[in-house]
Amino acid sequence: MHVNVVWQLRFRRVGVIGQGYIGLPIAVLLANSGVEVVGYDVDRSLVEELRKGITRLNERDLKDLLKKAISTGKYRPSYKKEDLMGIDAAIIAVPTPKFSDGNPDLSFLEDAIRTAARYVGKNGLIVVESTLPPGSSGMIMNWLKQEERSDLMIAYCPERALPGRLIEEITGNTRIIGADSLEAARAAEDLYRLFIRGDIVHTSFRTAEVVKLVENAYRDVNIAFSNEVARICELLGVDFWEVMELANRHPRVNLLRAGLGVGGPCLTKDPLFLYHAGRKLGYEPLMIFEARNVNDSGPYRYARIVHEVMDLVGCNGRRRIAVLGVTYKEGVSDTRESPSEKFIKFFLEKGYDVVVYDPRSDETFGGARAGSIEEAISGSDCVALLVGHPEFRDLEISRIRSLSGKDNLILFDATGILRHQDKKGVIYIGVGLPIPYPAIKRMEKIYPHKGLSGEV
Ligand code: SAJ
Repeated sequence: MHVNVVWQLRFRRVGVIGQGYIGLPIAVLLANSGVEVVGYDVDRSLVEELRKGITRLNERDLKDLLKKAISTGKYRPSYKKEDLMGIDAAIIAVPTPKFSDGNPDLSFLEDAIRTAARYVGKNGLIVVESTLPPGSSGMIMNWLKQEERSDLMIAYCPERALPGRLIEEITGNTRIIGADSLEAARAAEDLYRLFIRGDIVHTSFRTAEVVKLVENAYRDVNIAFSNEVARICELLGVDFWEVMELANRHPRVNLLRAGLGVGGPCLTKDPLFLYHAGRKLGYEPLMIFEARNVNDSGPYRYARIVHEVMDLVGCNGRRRIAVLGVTYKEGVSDTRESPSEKFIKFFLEKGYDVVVYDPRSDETFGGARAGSIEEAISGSDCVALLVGHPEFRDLEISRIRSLSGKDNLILFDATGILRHQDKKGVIYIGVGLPIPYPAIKRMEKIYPHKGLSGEV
């Protein structure tokens, strides 16, 4: 208790720059620990919503934490930089997107660091949560020098919380603090101890940069492995899901789930930052690059298979496909870099009527939005279940078929959810399941995956 008081004296007022997926939860957690927090974001409408206690993020406990932080007056969202005046520390949580060649776009980061440099008090602290390419500390120091703020301490605490479980993971996960001075490392630990209970491990700034990228590249490569195995199983006539279950009973094997592809803002870019880091130093990281290719090519691969089956079955006239799920993964409302987008665009380009339903998002990626699952399925020649939302867990093939009103309904399942049900009356195609038509198997030779975009 006594120690806590000392911490609060040291960090009386903190600015959190960027009020998105990571910045907002951190800001409200910090505010609820008793610190005065300015939550700065350039998006004025977002700030206005936050002031009313409204969040766009569907994360457990976040709404309550936000309401509490607003009601105590400790959390102040703002789109005005001047409101950051008098802060003792700044936490930077802005996006670091990728350019089309996979290199990082650091413009938001630079703007945030320069903003922090103008408002953090003397000898204060800047902590970066945003993903950084290796070697960023020198660049950040240089910006601080240009702003005549070489007095500031700088630390890197890369975020590693899983969307869908943000609060739980931000507070509970082990945190890596990368800093090149003991003083900065200790100051960052003092600040983070105010709102996290997980372990804190110290390392150099550069090691922390690499650790963050490795974590997401590791996951991407592992998912790519499963996706590749799933495709081999499809051709061999073997059920990937059973292979996964059985292989995972080996004490040292842990296959991840195969699927339509890999989406979200992190796994689609962080492996490429690591890839480019190696490349710049003269090493070509083949596996990381190919994993991206495998995962990126999924939506095209499966869209093509579905389309070919439609041709083989002889589906004439204007075709209608119902797409169930557009978010980048199950249980979230986030559609950034969703594999569903490429899948939908494929069918739109082929002239299909695409009707989209997702209980968690209004996004349609150019398709027509259905207000209910019944409306989406009714009259469709094909139903494509792309995301395994909890709301879709009770779907029954027999009901889907009768809702469609079609005798030869094509049912594509990217999730594996429906695979144990009776497939009577439908042509069932699933990721990781035997492809029913020899003609389609031959397509593999004609269309190997290639190219970073997954385009074939
Ligand atoms: N996916 C699969 N198979 C699986 C698991 C996931 O295909 O077995 C797909 C999902 O459907 C989704 C994509 O991978 O399209 C990414 O989902 P995810 O749940 O693996 O991860 P993200 O992107 O939501 O969050 C990741 C996490 N990183 C790791 O687990 C190493 C999270 O801890 C990071 O904080 C986050 O990236 C980030 O912001 O960097």
